[in-house]
Amino acid sequence: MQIGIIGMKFTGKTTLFNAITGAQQPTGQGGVEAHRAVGKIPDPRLDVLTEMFKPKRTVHATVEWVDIPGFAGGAGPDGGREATRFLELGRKVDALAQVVRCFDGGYGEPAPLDELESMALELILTDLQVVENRLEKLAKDKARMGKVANPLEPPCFERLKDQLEDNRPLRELDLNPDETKLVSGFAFLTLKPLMVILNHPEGEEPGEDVRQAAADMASEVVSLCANVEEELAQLDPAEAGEFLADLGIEEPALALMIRAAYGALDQQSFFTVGPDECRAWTVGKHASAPEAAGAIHSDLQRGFIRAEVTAYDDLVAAGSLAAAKAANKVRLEGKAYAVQDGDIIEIRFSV
Ligand SMILES: Nc1nc2c(ncn2[C@@H]2O[C@H](COP(=O)(O)OP(=O)(O)OP(=O)(O)O)[C@@H](O)[C@H]2O)c(=O)[nH]1
Ligand SMILES: [Mg+2]
Repeated sequence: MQIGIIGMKFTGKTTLFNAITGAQQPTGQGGVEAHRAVGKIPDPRLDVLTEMFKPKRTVHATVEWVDIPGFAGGAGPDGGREATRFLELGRKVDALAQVVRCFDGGYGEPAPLDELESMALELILTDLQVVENRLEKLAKDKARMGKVANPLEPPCFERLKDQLEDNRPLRELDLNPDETKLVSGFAFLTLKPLMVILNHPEGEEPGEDVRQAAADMASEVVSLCANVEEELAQLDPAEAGEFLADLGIEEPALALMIRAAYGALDQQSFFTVGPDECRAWTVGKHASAPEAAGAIHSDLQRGFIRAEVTAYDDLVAAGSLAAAKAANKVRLEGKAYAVQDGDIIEIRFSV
């Protein structure tokens, strides 16, 4: 699973990337290289389970983050659109997180509404270029061979073109299964889940107009102060806990943001527990019990017999797995079971 961080220049993307992943990339440099690193999905439930089972190790679920260089918008120095070059990197990720500058920071009066609008336009123009190239290729095929390989394709791409020319993202289109299949190989940017991160000055929340504009275009909107989050991420857990307690906050905004991104990707976590390891695993929202087994190891999926499942809240209420079992809260589930977020699962298998 990969999430690409995009945004205009100097919006705090690298600052945020460092806070999420613990990387130490230089900030304020206007670099043109992308950075990649893996970050943990913070999950307070895993802390509770660790407390309960005292395992030798605790393993979080992870996501890979790609810090994509920012651009100024409009035509670049080479006359081409700089955005297209950088956004090319966004094609390979599963979701996009756009950082919007709501702080001054010496970069001038923030213009978050303009930034939201420009980025939406850049994403649309980048996709439109791909659609137009494809339509040209199809027209050439038709001229040369008298037909196209798949007659469904030209009307489908005309439909994409109309949508983009209307200034609307492709994710708003209701694509039928044929169309979904036709477009799947093109990695369209405006089909990907989009999250907006409003990077605001410390102690100053973004205005309602900005929130509304962000909510209109994104599946998730989060506001945070990237500088504070980066400082917080560098503290050891005890210090960070104290710092948050002083502010009356339970969890850093960064943790909420990471989980929101995970949710935007339609992912959820289940847990395995025991004296050796407590671990969070990632599966899709509608995964079956054998698919969850497969996330752990392909052998467990192949030889799946059944899953012993305890809801997280039931386990916490019971206080231990043995007590949960005694209270009939440990269920036996078969192949058709749809995994729920927070399930504690033990797979029975035979290979
Ligand atoms: N005041 C303030 N400054 C910030 C905040 N976040 C980042 N900055 C500063 O803004 C500058 C740019 O931050 P970067 O993280 O490098 O921004 P970027 O989006 O990665 O920039 P490019 O990669 O060049 O597009 C740095 O000097 C940061 O210290 C913030 O929340 N508040
Ligand atoms: Mg940067």
